[in-house]
Amino acid sequence: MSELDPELLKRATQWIREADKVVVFTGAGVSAESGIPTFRQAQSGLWAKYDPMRLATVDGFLRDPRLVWQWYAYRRRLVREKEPNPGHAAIFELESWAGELTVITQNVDGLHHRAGSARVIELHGNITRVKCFEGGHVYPDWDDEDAGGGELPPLCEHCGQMLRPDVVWFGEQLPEGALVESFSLAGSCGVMLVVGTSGKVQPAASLPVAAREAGARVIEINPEPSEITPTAHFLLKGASGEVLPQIVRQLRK
Ligand code: BJW
Repeated sequence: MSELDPELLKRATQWIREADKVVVFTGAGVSAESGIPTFRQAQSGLWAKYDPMRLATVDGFLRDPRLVWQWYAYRRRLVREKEPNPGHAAIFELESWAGELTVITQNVDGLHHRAGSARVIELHGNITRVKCFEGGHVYPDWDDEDAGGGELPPLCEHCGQMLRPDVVWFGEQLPEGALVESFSLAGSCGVMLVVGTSGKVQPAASLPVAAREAGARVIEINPEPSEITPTAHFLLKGASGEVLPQIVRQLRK
């Protein structure tokens, strides 16, 4: 269990109580305790084992659709087997204590929705959805078994293009509505909690900077300092599944 500075914990809860609008901006670290690997951690991160240029770019997909489709089918299975953890649950519970609360997530695993969070913006898509290559036809809650569990991407029944996961790959634009709304919330929130992200991927990593520049109080939760740390007012150092429930307990007092 992380030993948190009680003064910082108190300040975090006071700031959350005082804010009309709270944003919780999350990354892969919030799902790590559910057993879903992060991307950039040495050894355990996905990018330590797999090449992102082969697996998470349009060029990589077109070069080897079978490899990319199978990798995402494996990860879809993994995500479905896993459950939200105490960090997701605490973020849901924060809704009762904060003013309007929105989760802005870079995660594609859907675990915030499954934990009950009401307002979730998914910046990098959702791995359980697939879409045709041009993106016009979307298939929510894709089931690989129902679709025959094939090794190659199936073709869209409407347009005949190859299907691909509905996630944002490197070099692709983020969904415009989600991005505009996220920057608007960053510019108007009183508090932003930044949880479990390395802050290395743009444009998402600019959200805490936008929030701080607009006058928000920015609190980071991460076992390690990150690219966000210099922007945050302070870091609550520890795993999100331990730190966030402590914030909720403090709010209940
Ligand atoms: C814990 C924990 C615990 C561990 N509790 N915490 C400006 C400058 C430079 C480059 C660019 C730029 N603008 C755009 C770019 C290019 C690129 C980019 O940012 N590259 C950098 C990496 C250099 N960005 C893009 O291409 C984006 N598109 C774009 O900008 O379009 C416009 C454009 C187009 C063309 C040209 C120019 C501009 C798209 C980015 C898409 C990212 N996609 C991925 C894959 C999604 C699909 C999939 O899942 O397969 O999204 S990559 C991956 O990284 C994934 C994540 O959402 C994202 C962020 O990772 P995250 O969440 O921060 O995870 P980690 O692993 O990095 O960190 C985990 C953290 O958790 C660590 O800090 C741990 O300590 C912590 N932790 N246990 C709490 N228990």
